[in-house]
Amino acid sequence: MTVLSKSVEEAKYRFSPIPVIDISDPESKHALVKACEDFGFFKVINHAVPSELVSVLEHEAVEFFTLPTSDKTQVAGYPFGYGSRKIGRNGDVGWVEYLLMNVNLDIGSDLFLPGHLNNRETIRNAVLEYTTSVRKMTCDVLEMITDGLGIKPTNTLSKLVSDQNSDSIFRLNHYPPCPLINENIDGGNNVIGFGEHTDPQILSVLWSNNTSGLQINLTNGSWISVPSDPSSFFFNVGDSLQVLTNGRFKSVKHRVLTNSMKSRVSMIYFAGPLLTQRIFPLTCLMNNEEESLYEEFTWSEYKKSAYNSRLSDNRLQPFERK
Ligand code: GA4
Repeated sequence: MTVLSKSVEEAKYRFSPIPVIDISDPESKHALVKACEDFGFFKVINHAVPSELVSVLEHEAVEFFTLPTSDKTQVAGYPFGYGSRKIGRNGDVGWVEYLLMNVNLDIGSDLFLPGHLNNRETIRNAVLEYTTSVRKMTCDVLEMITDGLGIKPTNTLSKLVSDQNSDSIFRLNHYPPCPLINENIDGGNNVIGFGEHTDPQILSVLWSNNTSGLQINLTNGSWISVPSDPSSFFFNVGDSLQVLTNGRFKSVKHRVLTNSMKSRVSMIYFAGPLLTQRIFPLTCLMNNEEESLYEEFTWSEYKKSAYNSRLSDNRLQPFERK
């Protein structure tokens, strides 16, 4: 990056309220907790994920999305595999194509990509190396958060996503440039790439190329754009972490708008727990008088209910205590 473009990048963030967290500094633990409380969203800098892992996987993703549609649809499937326009199976659509994969560690390297994509050694290895490194960063961030919350032991949260059977999903998204203006938002000219939603998991970790489009919803209800930054990662608090903290951390509503000129490529690692994991507010985080806002559920129960919902639904509502 040139000195000029670096200072343009820095300027974008000087005027943005989005918290930027330096995870190489252990003292950032307090800023991390505050970001989870105030935004449910933050950008991470000075991470240890090698940039080659990102660029190799970005290259593989672009190669994949450039294949003829007939090749891509050979790996179409539900819930994992290639998809285009349709998101989930309850009627949601977006200006996006994607590849969804299960990246549980116990699955074995032969099975985690759908169908004949398993034969594509290069993409398989790129996904495996990338998700291994991002999973490690996610655990480090969860340990810093635990420390910042003053909970012991330090692995209280990270152990939920580090188990080899924990439910990890990986998503490659491609938002082609969209010349159509068919769905205006706030009087603007933007088309929905991926509609507003919260993520069901514990934490989600997003990387994108230099095309912006991601927006997050603030607690006052307004939407703000997240300036793209391919040298950093963006973290979302998911519904499960909101429950574990009894609502102290906010599961952030977010969406993606398309760009009329440039393609956007993003990669998201969704860190979920074991299917059998019981999810309820951690007692060590509640005051004496504090009552749980949620009924206890297992991750598998939550997933089942989430997969029957529409994208913009409040998926936690059925689990709120009356
Ligand atoms: C949102 C977060 C992840 O992208 C995802 C999505 C999943 C899908 O695309 O199949 C869901 C959505 C996400 C939540 C509600 C349901 C399921 C689409 C949808 C309408 C992979 C996930 O885990 O939940």
